[in-house]
Amino acid sequence: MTLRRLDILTIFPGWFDGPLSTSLLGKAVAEGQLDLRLHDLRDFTTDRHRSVDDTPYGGGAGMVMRPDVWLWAAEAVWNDLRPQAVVGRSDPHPDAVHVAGGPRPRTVLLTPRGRPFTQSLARDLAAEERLVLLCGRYEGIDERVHDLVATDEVSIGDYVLFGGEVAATVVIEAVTRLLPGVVGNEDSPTDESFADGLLEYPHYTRPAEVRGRVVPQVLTSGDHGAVATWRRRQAEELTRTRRPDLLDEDE
Ligand code: 6GU
Repeated sequence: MTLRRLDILTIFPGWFDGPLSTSLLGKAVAEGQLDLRLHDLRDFTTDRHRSVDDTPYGGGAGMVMRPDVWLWAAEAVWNDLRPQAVVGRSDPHPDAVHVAGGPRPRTVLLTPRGRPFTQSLARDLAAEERLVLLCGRYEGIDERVHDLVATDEVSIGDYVLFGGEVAATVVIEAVTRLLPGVVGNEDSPTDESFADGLLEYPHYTRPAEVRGRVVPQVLTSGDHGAVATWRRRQAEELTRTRRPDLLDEDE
């Protein structure tokens, strides 16, 4: 199976305008490789101010994203329902996490406490038919959203962002470029960093010399076997010196 549809839930849908109009990701969407749908979390609110957060129980600084709004939004997206069909429904509702026709699609909450995003997880997600990405804001999301809505929690690294939008874009880009037929994926998708657990070998193009720096002779020798051996050794050496941690892992 391969990813056909991707839904994004965010309070900043406009944030994705740039990536969707300027990148190869945007091209994949424009060419119909991927059915990407943006949803504004605020469309699932009930009050005049369209509030998505509230003060924390137990006190303290900051706000917490409301579970009811996230539950309505997720249920609507999972089942292709309009906001009016779900918003305001009493909660808890027996159908709060109901999905017509089977289990929830893979629903990834972007959060610093999630499992680290890797090429291996990207491959995994690219093999799903549907993916739903939930962009939270860092300050906090009600714990019941983690429990009832998300099937996965993913972080893109050990640093803190304001919200999940940038992280979602990272996930989308890493996943989209693995899809069959997407631009840039025609050539061997195995000849790249991480596919074999190594960093990529150094690349060179013309001119043959810049500021006295010349291209390694083997690359102009015409000896394809020698080139392959050189590249492999370079990849191994780069990985050993820059990212020895990659050599210990088996992904
Ligand atoms: Cl997924 N979200 C936020 N807010 N910060 C992050 C992150 C995600 N991954 C790393 N930092």
